[in-house]
Amino acid sequence: MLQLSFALTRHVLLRKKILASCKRPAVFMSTLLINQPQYAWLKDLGLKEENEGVYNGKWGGRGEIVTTYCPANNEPIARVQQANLEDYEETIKKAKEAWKTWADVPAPKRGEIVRQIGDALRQKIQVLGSLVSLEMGKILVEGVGEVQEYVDVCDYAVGLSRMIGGPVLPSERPGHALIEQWNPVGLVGIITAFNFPVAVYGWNNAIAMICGNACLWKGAPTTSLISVAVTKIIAKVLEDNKMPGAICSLICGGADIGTTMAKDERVDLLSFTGSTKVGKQVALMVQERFGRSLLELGGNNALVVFEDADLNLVIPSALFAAVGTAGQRCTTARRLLLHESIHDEVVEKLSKAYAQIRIGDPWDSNTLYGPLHTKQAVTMFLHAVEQAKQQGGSVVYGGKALNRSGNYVEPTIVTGLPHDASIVHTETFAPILYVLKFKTEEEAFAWNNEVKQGLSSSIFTKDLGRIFRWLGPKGSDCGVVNVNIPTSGAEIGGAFGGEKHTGGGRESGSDSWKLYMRRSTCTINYSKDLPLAQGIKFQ
Ligand code: UN1
Repeated sequence: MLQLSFALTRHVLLRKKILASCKRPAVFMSTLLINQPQYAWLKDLGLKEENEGVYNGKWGGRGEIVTTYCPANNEPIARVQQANLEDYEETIKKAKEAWKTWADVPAPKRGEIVRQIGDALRQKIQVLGSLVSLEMGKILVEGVGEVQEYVDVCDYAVGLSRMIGGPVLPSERPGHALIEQWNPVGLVGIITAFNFPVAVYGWNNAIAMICGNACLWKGAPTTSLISVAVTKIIAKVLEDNKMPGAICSLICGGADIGTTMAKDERVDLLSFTGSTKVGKQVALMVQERFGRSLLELGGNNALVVFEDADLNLVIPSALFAAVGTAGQRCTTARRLLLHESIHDEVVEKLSKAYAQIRIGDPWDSNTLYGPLHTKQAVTMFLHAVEQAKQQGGSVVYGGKALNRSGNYVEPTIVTGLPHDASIVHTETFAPILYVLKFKTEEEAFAWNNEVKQGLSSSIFTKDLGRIFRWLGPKGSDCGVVNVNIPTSGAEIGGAFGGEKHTGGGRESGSDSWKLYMRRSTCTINYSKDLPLAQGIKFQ
């Protein structure tokens, strides 16, 4: 009864709110967004009120039903039925079986199918980008941008499908050939995070596929609709090519499914993107069975600005890196190290730039800054700001939650903290930038490296010697080392990932493909003699 009256009160209040907003039609709030006329485009992605969250050539799902919410207003979008452990068992068996077919397809032909997946994504880029914006909460250009990353990595993988391979090495024995052969690992488990619900799967999926692997994807439960929509696009391409759909299986689920994947010997490589805390548990579970993992964990990325820097580059770079995606990229700049001679000027200019940020609905093309993904993220943000104050920081911009519906907080700048304050060394997945004042290059490089994480880093300078010191052995210890550009927004052509507590994995471009394959060193004797290596005579 109490529940019912609460629901009715909420209903009346929300109805009033909607009627007050001329943008939205007067519908009951209990109605899922998918049933409202302005969200009819969700159906172009094959989504319904209730969706099946398991795909293994057939759609299904017998687990919990999860509703996903729009972070900009916390209204329910639609529902996805997740996997239970029986679904998992059935799906992994089908994926293993599908692999047998896929592994026999020549790599350039696999590339051709990946090319078709890229094309299918291209055709849906706007609508899929809009779903990212609606369900994850990032602004539309960034939502479309991450679908573009998937498209780009498909193109990249198509080329790669004709290039992967190993060398023929000189054998020390006459009549012998020494060859490196690369084979797929088999089944690649891919666990992705809410913040890049399309691109991170794309980097893994396109490369894993051309290498000859089957994939088993578990996205974040809060972005389940995106996982379903992406899988529908891929499934159609596989089915049109008469390939088993289970080559790209989907298993929507929570921690129980993730843990099962980590412990399962049938998962030959587990690619995990998420927090350092969970990543460590995953790594230990995989290592326990001598499995292979590829970890892309937290960052605590610094922008280091020297006295000779071009401030016309620094201000927009810091703005994009710290405020883009509302501070929810693992490459987000969390620390801004300023030379003491320019500290005050940069803080002033940056605060002015922050004041220009257009906050609004993420799907509105005028908006530059949207909500955090969840209510819990708002709580974490407020807690971190409190900690920063307690540890001696001054909030010179922002610091508060916004008084509007949805999970909005003010982009925030904190100055005056010691470089080694515990909050500065903590990755809070929110738009808080800690500004630190340094005196020397040595000090700045040391501060860049003193955090546990090692993902991304940037310096701003015109000094050529300093640039090469930054790239060299005593420079940045991160996986992404930039000069005069932001810490975030890496291109797909390079290997992406970081050192230390970031986990050491590399995804996407360059030779990251090697992680998705196993290498065999093959020696073939084509002579009639049996010379042993190292000149050993054993007679
Ligand atoms: C992530 O935040 O998990 O470099 C990945 C970037 C993006 C990828 C971020 N290309 O910011």
